Amino acid sequence: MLIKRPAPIPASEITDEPIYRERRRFLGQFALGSGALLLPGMLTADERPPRFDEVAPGPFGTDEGLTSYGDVTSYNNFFEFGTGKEDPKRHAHQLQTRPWSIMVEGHAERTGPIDIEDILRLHPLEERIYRMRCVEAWSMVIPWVGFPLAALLKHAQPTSRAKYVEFTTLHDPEQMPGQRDRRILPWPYVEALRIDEAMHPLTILAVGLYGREMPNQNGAPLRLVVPWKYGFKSIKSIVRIRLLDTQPRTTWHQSAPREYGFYANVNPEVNHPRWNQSRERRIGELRRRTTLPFNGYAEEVAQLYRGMDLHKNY
Ligand SMILES: Nc1nc2c(c(=O)[nH]1)N[C@H]1C(S)=C(S)[C@@H](COP(=O)(O)O)O[C@H]1N2
Ligand SMILES: [Mo]
Repeated sequence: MLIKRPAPIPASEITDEPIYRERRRFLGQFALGSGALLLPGMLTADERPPRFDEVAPGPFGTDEGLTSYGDVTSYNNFFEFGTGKEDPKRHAHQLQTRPWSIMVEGHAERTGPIDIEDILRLHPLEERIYRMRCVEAWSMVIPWVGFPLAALLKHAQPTSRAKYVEFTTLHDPEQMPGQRDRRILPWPYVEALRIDEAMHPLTILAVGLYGREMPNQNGAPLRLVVPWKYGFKSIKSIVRIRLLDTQPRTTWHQSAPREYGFYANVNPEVNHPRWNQSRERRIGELRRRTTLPFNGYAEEVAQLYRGMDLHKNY
């Protein structure tokens, strides 16, 4: 299909945030209910491949400054391509992101493979400007392009036995050199959410950022974004989604249970053995910021965790 490859973007275009935001606002005014810009004589939203530069602003935005496109795409954690922050950008071009499909398994009425092009037709794409807080005490603000994970789950029709949703990254050491070294992590990378977290309107599957197709180093063609949890929950390059009745073993929790909880909600009260979580370094800024409970999304999600002790690591 005819979507733009992530062409090198001139610095003038990517660092001028006020212009980027103004363009977003302009597009937003013309957005239809479907979320896409439509002019007379054009194909309807259903017939056209999504043009990521026509994506309408979605809910939960923030006025905080965007992290530059350069930083978002060159300072990454994607251990399948190495453990250095610049390794993913250097190596992820090896990843073939088409054709691509996700296998849906487990407690759902509609299981089986679903192609990325069909996934993209499930729901209009939206721009979601979210904070992203890594457990390593740095953070960014990223304008994602995506759609609610709930749209894909509703398509799959989970049964009443589905209590958790598990996600798995592609396992292919030929394309992902980091996977040749099992001392890094037990591959493939697995993450999971409770079903109510997965259905929450803040939780998205992202297929792009800054109005462009997702760069490989950020988890192309499709990755999870759960903005109130530490970044490691937001698993990249997903090939399998399973609906389960028990809590699955997730990669980081399994590797170091005392360091990484299953829930891993951003919590300034609970420090990691190596990182103080009360403050964070916003990439591109000089002064450190105070870290907020649930990464600033407490109003939206705190009710999911009633009864949990906020001074403990879950
Ligand atoms: N498959 C996979 N997903 C992953 C990771 C990874 O190493 N492998 N790193 C996680 C971590 S620790 C963070 S902070 C975010 C980083 O996302 P970004 O590079 O797009 O900012 O991706 C998460 N998703
Ligand atoms: Mo992270």
